[in-house]
Amino acid sequence: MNRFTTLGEFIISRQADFPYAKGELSSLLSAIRLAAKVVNREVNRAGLSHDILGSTFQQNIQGEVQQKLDVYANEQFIIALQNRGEVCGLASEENEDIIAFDTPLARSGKYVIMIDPLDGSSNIDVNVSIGTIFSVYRRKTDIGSLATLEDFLQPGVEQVAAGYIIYGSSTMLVYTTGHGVHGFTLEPSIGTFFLSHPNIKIPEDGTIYSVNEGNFNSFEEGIKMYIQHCRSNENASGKPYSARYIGSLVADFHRNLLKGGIYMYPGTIKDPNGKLRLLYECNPLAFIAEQAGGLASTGKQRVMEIQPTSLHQRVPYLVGSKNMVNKVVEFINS
Ligand code: AHM
Ligand code: MG
Repeated sequence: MNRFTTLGEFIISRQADFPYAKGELSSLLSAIRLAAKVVNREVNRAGLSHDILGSTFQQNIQGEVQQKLDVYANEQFIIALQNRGEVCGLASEENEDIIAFDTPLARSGKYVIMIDPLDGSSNIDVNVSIGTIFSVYRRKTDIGSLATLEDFLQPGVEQVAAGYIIYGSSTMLVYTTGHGVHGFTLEPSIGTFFLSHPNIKIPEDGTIYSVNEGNFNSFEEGIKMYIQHCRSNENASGKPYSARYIGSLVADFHRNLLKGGIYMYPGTIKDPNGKLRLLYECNPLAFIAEQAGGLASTGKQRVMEIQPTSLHQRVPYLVGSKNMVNKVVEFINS
């Protein structure tokens, strides 16, 4: 009888996709997989536990109130990654500065990782899908030294792996190493991720647009014109596209990846660079989108070619089906 391939088996069978050193990706992803399962367990019981549900009433460095689960997830990923020997440092949405792992084993790590440990955290208390996003780079500094900011401020084209976990109606892990995009679904009763979505391709045209239309009045003209185009009969489908916006980037992105669509978080008058962070939200999902045949742009530039200047910088973000992203870029530059 055939059975699904597990994530572990798949990574080993695709060792050649990550030609740096045998076993490294496998170890790194298994650390992520372990933390994901622990976070998944807590996400699933969030409504039951007063220890877990709700706010810590502390603010993170972006001035947002941290949810307990954000903090918990951040800790789980740090614990899982700092003890493996592959990763010499980590940057997270939840920490102002980079964390350089200071043990001889970690200093010998060749990679740095950036994570948004629990994105869409305003949705935790209302039982809506949330996610974890990660991005992996080779370090720039010498092996054996402490990781520095230089290791993290690399353009997205330098990513060696990226992925996300969606804690949804089922829990999935989706990743790329630059050789296609593969999705794995957690079988919760045995705690194993199985290959359920091999070689994901995003449709070139979609019929879904995802944007916070409450901000419509403060979008630039090109975005407004594109949204009007989505609502009209003049678009590629000949009838209005469907508006779908969860407010949870991973969930909105995942739906559009599978069904075809565009996700937009453009600049506004108040926030010209929008809301989303380049290093641990935009770049990893841009890598996945491109690997699946889609695009990611700021409207002026390919997202993955931006040279980062700071850890938590934000950029306007347009990601999804190729023809839809090209169309909005055309409106912006017309
Ligand atoms: P977060 O990192 O604080 O969770 O914010 C990111 C989230 C994304 O998941 C989501 O797409 C976006 O913020 C929604 O923002 P808004 O409520 O402004 O539409
Ligand atoms: Mg986030």
